[in-house]
This record gives sequence, C-alpha cells and structure tokens, in this order.
Amino acid sequence: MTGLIIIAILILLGIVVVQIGKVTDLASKIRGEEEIELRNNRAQGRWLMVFMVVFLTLCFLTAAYYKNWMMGYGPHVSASAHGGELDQLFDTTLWFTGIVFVITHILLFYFAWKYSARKGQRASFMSHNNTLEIVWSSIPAVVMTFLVIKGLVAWNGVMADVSPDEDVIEIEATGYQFAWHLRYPGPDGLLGSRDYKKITGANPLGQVWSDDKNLDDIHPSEIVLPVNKKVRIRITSRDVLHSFFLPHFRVKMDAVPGLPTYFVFTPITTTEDYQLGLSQYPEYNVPSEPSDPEGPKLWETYNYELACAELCGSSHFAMRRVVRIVSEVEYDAWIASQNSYYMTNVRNTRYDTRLGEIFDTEITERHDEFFTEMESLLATPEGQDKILAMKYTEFETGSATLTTHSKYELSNAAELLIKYPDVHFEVGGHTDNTGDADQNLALSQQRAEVVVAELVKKGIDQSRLKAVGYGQTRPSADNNTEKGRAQNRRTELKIIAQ
Ligand SMILES: [Cu+2]
Repeated sequence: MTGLIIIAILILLGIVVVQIGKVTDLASKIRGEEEIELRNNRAQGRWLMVFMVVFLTLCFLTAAYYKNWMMGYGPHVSASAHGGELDQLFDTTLWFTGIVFVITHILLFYFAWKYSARKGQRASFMSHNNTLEIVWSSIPAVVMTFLVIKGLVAWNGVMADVSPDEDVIEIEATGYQFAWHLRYPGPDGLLGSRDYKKITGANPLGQVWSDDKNLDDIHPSEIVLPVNKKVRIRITSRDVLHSFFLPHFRVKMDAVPGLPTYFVFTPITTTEDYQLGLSQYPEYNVPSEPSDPEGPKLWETYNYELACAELCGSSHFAMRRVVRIVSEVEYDAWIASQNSYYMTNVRNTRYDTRLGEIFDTEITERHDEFFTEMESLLATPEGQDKILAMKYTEFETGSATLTTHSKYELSNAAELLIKYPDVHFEVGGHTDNTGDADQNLALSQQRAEVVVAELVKKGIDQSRLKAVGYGQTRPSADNNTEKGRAQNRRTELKIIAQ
C-alpha cells in the first residue's frame, strides 16, 4: 500500500514538473525567452545553496542523533581485543573522507550559484593548470598511501593465525541456506574431520564417524564463549556464499563453499558487562517490547549476535544466532551440559557406521549405570521384586553363545557380587514369542546357565547363583514390534537374598 502511494506521488510530481515546464514555455514566448532563462538560472543557484545547507546540516544532525546506535560510537565500543584498532582505522578514514565530503559539497553548490549564467558573461577558457593538477593528485596520493599502510599493518595484526602450541578454543561455523550450523570440539578439544560426500539429514556437516575426534563434537544452537580467551573460528559454507559477521566483535569473514576461511579473536567484554554499559544511555532505557511498557528494558534484553553479511537468499535474515560471552566458570558449566551430536543423534541408529564397536566412554558409563541401578535395588525395602534387566548382555540369534560385548556387563555383575558377598541372585532367561515355545524355554534356560557359568568363571561361588529359564512366558514388552521383541529377549538379575 505504502509503495503504491509513493509511486502515485512520484507520477503526480512528474506531471506537475511537465505542466510547469509548459507554463514556462508559454510565458517565455510571451515575455521573451532570454530574460526568463536568466531569472531561472539565478533562482536555481539560490535553491541549490539552500539545498546544500539543509543537506549538510541533516547529515550531521542524523549522525549525532543516531550516534549511540552505531558500532564504534557511544556504548558500542568493540567487545574484542583487536576491534579497537579497526575502529580507529575507520575513524581516521572517516576524518579524511568527511573533510573532503564537506569541502567538495560546499564547492559544488557554491559554484553552481556563483557561476550561474549572466547576461553578456562568458566562461573563461583554461587548457590546463600545472599547480592545480599537482595539488589534486599529490594530496589524495599521500592520504591514500597513509591509509593503505595503516590498514595493511592493522590487517596483518588482525588476521594473524594462531601458533600451533597456543591455547585457543577452536570452533566451526558452517553457513547454509538459511542458518549457521555451529560445531564445538568435545572434551578432547579437537574438531573431527569432514567429508562433504557424507552430508545427509542425519549428518548435516558430513562428519567422518570413523574419526574418533568427531565422536564428542557438539552442535550447539548458540555461540557461547569465555571472556578473555582466544578463539579461532573455522568458517565454511555448504551451498552459496555467506559471511560470518559478529558486528560487536568487529569480526567478518566470507564463508565460501570448498574454501575454509578463519578468524581469530579474543572477546574482552561479557554480555552482562556490555548490557551494563548500554544501561548508561537513555536510548537503551526504553521498554524492549513497546507493547509492554512495564517489561524489561532494551539494555536488559540486548544480545551480541552472529549474522550473515552476504545477501544469500530470501531468508537471509533468519541466519541470526545469539552470541553469549560469559565467565570461564559459566562457560565450563555450559560446555559440560552440552551433548555430543554423534552420541545423542547417531549412536545405535541405522545411520551409525560404528554399530559393532563399543567405546571406552560407553564401557565406563554402563559400569556406573549398572552399579547405580543395582545399589538402588539393594537399598529398596524387602518384600518387593528387585530385578535388573541386563541391557547389554546379548546372545547370537537362536543360540546360547554370548556376543563379545556382553563381557563388560558380566564383569560389572561379578564386580558387584564381590563387593556385596551376601547377595544371592536368580539369573532369569527370557525370549520373544518367535518359534516354538518349548524350544524357547530350553534356550532361555541354557542362556541363564551360560551367564551363571561366566560369573562362576570370574570367581563367584556357584551357590549364590540360580539359573532359571522362563522362555516366552513373561514378556516385558509388546511382541508385535521389533523393538518389543528385542526387549523380551533379555536376561535378568533378580536379588533373592542379601
Ligand atoms: Cu547467508
């Protein structure tokens, strides 16, 4: 609607100009063309002077009015170690270009007024002027050299990469239409390798799962970084050109498909301190939501942000991500609360290329899980069933042969029996309802006996263990689903005396 009105106004203005032109034509025919033209020239000259004054005044007034919203001014001092230098560079450039801007505009409009056509006056002819040419070539040359050298020095400092032994956090940002996919190294501090051919819905970054460094990598939804710690960001893209832009930190680097770029910077102001800085300015003491005048103030809800600075498509704006700078302690707590992408989203799914393996972390986790559950059963009052399903003890299909990975849980069980010498267990074997019921019963008995035998081999007294086969008589889940059947093919440890 607004667009239509603007177009209509422009058309009407055009018509007005054309009509005025026609009227002027008619008038000049009546009064004599030359005199009218001279008068028009003088009027235009005066109006151009008025325009110059209004234009330059507005330039300075708006700059002063919006100063506290602009990066580098008011509360928006750089939140990174290198940013101050870049701000200074911008300031220096702005001084030079600002002076030139004002002088050239004053001269432009002044000349239009001063040298407007007059009766009987002719422009003087000048083929060239050495002094003038030297002046207008050498001054810009000197200024440009100064700016370029200053810029190069700053660039070399800002773009310096980290040395191999330096203590840095290295994270990764991958742009795609339309979001930033972030990746942090897990506890190992190293990002795993990637292969674009492995990118799928379940593996958005194409991580190579055979690379152990990938197993603990985290994919968080926001950038959280500790203050005063050097960060190296690997920047890349999955589709078109994007640009990794952290305006408050003066960090900006293109994300190019197939060409990894990077940026190293050190955040020096926490989000909280930055907000406190903003709270000193009236502009940021207004309600954050105009519809909620009692709600939090603008400075309280203000956040650092990551944006895409390359116009990459229709939802380009949606690439915004919040950036939080926190204390080292808060950072450690945050990173500890994040889960590995592989372990939470890929492990033991059909996308897992390492299904046959068991990791050390899993062995430790399962050990702790076993002891926690069993010890809570031991602490349960008498009179209740105390049964623990041995989730990780499995047999080859249709046989009583243990799979290799079952040994870990059997060790856990043996360790527990040694720790609690008065505990007696019933080892219960169960099957699903596939096949013959009698055969299932026999198989479950055999399996229970195998588990008992394994524990005896580990030094547990045979009299503390009783093997019972239940066959398919006690399903714990629905036999109509594959998941339920798998759950029904279980071995249980039941505490019978303690
Ligand atoms: Cu983008």
